Amino acid sequence: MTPEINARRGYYTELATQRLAPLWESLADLVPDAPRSRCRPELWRYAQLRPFIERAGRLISAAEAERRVLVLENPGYPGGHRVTNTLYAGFQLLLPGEAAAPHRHSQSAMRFVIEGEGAYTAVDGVRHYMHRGDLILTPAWCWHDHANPSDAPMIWLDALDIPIVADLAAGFRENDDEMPRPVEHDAPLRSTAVECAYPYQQARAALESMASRGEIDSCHGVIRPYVNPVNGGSVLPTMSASLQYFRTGIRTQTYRSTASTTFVVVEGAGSTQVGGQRFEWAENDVFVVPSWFPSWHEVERDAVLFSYSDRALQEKLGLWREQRGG
Ligand code: GTQ
Repeated sequence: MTPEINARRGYYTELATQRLAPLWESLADLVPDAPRSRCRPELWRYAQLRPFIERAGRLISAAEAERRVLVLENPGYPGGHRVTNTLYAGFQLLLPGEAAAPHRHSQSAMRFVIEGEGAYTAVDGVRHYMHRGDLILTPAWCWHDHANPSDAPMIWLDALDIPIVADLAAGFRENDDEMPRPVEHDAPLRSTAVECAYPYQQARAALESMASRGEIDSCHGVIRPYVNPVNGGSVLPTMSASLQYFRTGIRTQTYRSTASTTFVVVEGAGSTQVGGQRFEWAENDVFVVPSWFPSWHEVERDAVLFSYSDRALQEKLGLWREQRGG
């Protein structure tokens, strides 16, 4: 070691005692040339995960759990309860006759329905009955509870902005033991009133009519963002969501964006190449494409993918970027 390096080492150790650090040792990490994230590409196969959901149903009641959810853990954040660097995903199970008590919080949520039919989420006292592929919103600070009056287990994917709200240290929650919750309109934190349910049948039909008109994107196939009907913007302030359709045999062009994205396979089968890995997916599988990782899809059997990301938030901050091809 040269005397200079040695002197610096000692200096750094002393700096730390003053709660100071030399920027020049970490400038490239702090201000990188291009996005760097701990978020890793990952795939969760539903067939593999489904028995664990079933076991949760035998080990704990919905009442005891409050929310009986298996959280998807991105391997870049062990124990972090993050599916990506910014967002959360979990499979929630409600057995026949069960209910999950009302609460509200500053985190925004979406439910994407995976299995079952006839359970509901009540948002500010309005019941939204679930069918496979439906998207149901719970905007920030809206009261919500879930119940399953049907005779089959109900499973849906919870998508929340929990990590964003945690990083901002801006989270609040209130519980209410009364059920159901009456409609009320005075919550100061609530986001603009939005349509809360997007039935799958309608979304699917819209994709089909786009396909028949030949509206096919080389990177995304036939794609339709879910929008807030009041202002045409994203469904929630922090999260964007889309549904896309690909014909058998399609191989999309390479694409990347700064929005780390979580995909749910609604129909069909295929594979996605991301960061040197190839994920082969089928119905109800979930996979992650992190920020700025190039990816493309190859479709084996007519496929529909639901996806959600932090694009809405990034656009508000002027940060969102994409690159097509390459
Ligand atoms: O259903 O309200 O997966 O509050 C995580 C937090 C679900 C819910 C989650 C929640 C909920």
